[in-house]
Amino acid sequence: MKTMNFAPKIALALLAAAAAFTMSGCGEEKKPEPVKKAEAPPPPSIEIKIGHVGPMTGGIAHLGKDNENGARLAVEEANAAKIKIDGKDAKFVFVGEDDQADPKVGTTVAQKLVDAKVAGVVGHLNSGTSIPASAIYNQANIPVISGAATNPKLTEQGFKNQFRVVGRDDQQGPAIASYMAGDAKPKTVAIIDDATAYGEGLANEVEKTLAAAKIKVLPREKGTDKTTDWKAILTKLKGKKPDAVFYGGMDASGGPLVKQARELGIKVVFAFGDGACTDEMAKLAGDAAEGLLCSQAGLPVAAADKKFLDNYKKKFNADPILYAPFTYDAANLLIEAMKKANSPDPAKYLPELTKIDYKGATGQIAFDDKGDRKDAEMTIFTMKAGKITPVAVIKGGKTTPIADFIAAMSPAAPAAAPAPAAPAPAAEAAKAPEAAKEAPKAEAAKK
Ligand code: ABU
Repeated sequence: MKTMNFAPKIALALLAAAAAFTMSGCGEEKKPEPVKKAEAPPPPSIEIKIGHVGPMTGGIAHLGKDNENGARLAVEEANAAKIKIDGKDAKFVFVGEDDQADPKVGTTVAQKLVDAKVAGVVGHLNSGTSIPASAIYNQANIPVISGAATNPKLTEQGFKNQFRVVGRDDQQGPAIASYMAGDAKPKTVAIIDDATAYGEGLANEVEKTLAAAKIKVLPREKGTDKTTDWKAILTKLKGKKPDAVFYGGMDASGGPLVKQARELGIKVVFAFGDGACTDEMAKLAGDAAEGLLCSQAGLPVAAADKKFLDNYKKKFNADPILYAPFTYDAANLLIEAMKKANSPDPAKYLPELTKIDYKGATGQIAFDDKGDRKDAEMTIFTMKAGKITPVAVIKGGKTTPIADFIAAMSPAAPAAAPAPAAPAPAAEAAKAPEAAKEAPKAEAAKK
């Protein structure tokens, strides 16, 4: 009799049942895994560092911050615009440094920016830091554009990578000196400077112009960029009875100077260059600042492009003080040159920067063969009701009242204010209709 062995069959059946249970996941039918699509690689990107350097601490930190804000805004707008360079998404990285307005610190942070491999630099603010730092950028062949430094030497060194978007003190000095001479008609002028490359250099230019006009200039008086007690110098000057005083220096020292002069009963006209041509003068000197004359090495802030002014206000909840529109343009010029070269490599984009012709927030910008802005304007201001108020623009040696200048910028538009006679004396400018002060803003609003 054939015996049947059922054990193997039972074992096989149990194994099959277990396998079926496992595959079905507790009785549910398992769907086949969908085939995963390969994820697209991120678009290639390129990181481009843009440096900014100026005084972020110390007495003129407000001006350094103003400059930094301008450059930062340009970089942020460039990132929002999703620019492609060499087929890659360009990610601009802002690298800010503080040079403390100190020449030694200036060279240290310049080297730091070079070591960080920035593709370009906006800065420095002071001529006294810009000039020594320029040799470091030149050695590294990194393009650098100052939006504030006005001492001629900066662009007289033969450095092909050095540019500036404001005018020079050999334009500014004659502009403010001639205006002061026409306004105050002084026979004798006292000149004080702060012993910096900027203050002393500008004072020298003013002195040359006055001397050429046969106006007597008293022996030079000197402070420093940290001086806030001017009483000894002012007491000495009072005895010499000058008809006007020019100070080459910044607002942090210029404000106390004019305040203490009025306290000592010195009533003559005080004139200043761009470093002290800010509303800060009225904050520091109060009513003593009223009627002062000053110059800036470019068009007034209020005449800058409206979109820039609006975006600046939106981002920083403040209006620009002095040269923020110029540092905004400086950063945009670097970026524009990179776009044109399709490369952030300084060796490749520097030739584009050299020949650039760019419409910026401060007007059309092109450079001469030294790296200076072609056709830079100079603006003369007077302090009126605590605000520096433009009265005239000097371009190519020609002085034009501000209202006429604004009207000429846009011939189709009616002039925003009646034109005073050129050159408008400060006293007349102070009496000019309020509309003259508002003219640049009105024009900017049309842009
Ligand atoms: N131009 C005004 C202040 C900056 C400078 O030192 O040149």
